[in-house]
Amino acid sequence: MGSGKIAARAQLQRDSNRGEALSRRDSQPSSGSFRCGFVGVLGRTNVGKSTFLNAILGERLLISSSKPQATRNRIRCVLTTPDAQIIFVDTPGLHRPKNKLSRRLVREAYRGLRGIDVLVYMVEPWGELAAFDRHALERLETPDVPILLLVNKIDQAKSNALEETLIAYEATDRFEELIPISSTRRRGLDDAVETIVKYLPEGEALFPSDVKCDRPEEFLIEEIIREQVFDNTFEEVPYSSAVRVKWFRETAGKTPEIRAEILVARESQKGILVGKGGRMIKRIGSRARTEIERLLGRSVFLDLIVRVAPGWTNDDEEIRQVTEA
Ligand SMILES: Nc1nc2c(ncn2[C@@H]2O[C@H](COP(=O)(O)OP(=O)(O)OP(=O)(O)O)[C@@H](O)[C@H]2O)c(=O)[nH]1
Ligand SMILES: [Mg+2]
Repeated sequence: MGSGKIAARAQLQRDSNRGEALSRRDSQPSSGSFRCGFVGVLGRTNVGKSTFLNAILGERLLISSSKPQATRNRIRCVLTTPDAQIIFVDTPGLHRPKNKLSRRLVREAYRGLRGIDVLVYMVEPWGELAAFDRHALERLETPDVPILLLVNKIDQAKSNALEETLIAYEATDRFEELIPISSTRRRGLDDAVETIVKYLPEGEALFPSDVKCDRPEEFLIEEIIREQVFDNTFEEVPYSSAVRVKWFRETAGKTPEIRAEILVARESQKGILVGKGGRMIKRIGSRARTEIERLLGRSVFLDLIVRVAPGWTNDDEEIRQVTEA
């Protein structure tokens, strides 16, 4: 395994963090005015949650895609500023589930809200409060947590659709603040971060300031490869694919070798992923390798193999392995 500052193998045990955060706060209620807390980012699939987090972290750590259901796991990423540390929980997008995998994704999204201090709910500026979001907001069980609304993609809002969106959401009386942003054009991001910080409890930082993500490098590599599968394939293929790093070998003085497996649910999907004369898998591999090298800051060999696991998107054990936190 390579070492890198992005990979937060900072001995932070995921499940014990929260308890630690609480007990620290209880015993040392205030350390100056530094603020630190957990912020869940929730919203319908494809509204731009991961793009927003990548934009404020200043690094492409999280998978984002023009296709829905890109994020499959709860992922914690950390933004440290001179006066605050925000531990964001990116979640899979809410949607109407079609199989066991997508049911699991929606469940994971709601699980991401456990123990948060602030909830950010993200929507698009299409001029109304969609029935889907109304139901999602009704389902939320976070009575004591302030909810902030981020209206993303304002660069795409037509005439007064943004204003109408703000009015519609304001009328629900669920939100402490409503903040218009564009994650891709970097508009309103500073305002969003400053507002979130205002609602965080006082407390010391929980992560070292150079940690940006609590996942190991293997996970980030798997996501880079999956993003290329999402970008380069269509219809059911992206939704039936999962990626696992099988090994990451480093020998002194040699270029590290990574072998990853792309899991698909049917033989025909394997044919599409491999492509004529192996062209598709070569393209996915070479684009993914470039991104992996950017992440690790050095050259690697990347070997991709495609394996058929019939019907895995309805197999509880396979699903658990690709979505577990
Ligand atoms: N025009 C525009 N597009 C955006 C903006 N933010 C995100 N997008 C695009 O919206 C699409 C979805 O972005 P993601 O970040 O993957 O959305 P997500 O909410 O994380 O999606 P899931 O993980 O599936 O829930 C991508 O094509 C992004 O480039 C924005 O501010 N403006
Ligand atoms: Mg996402």
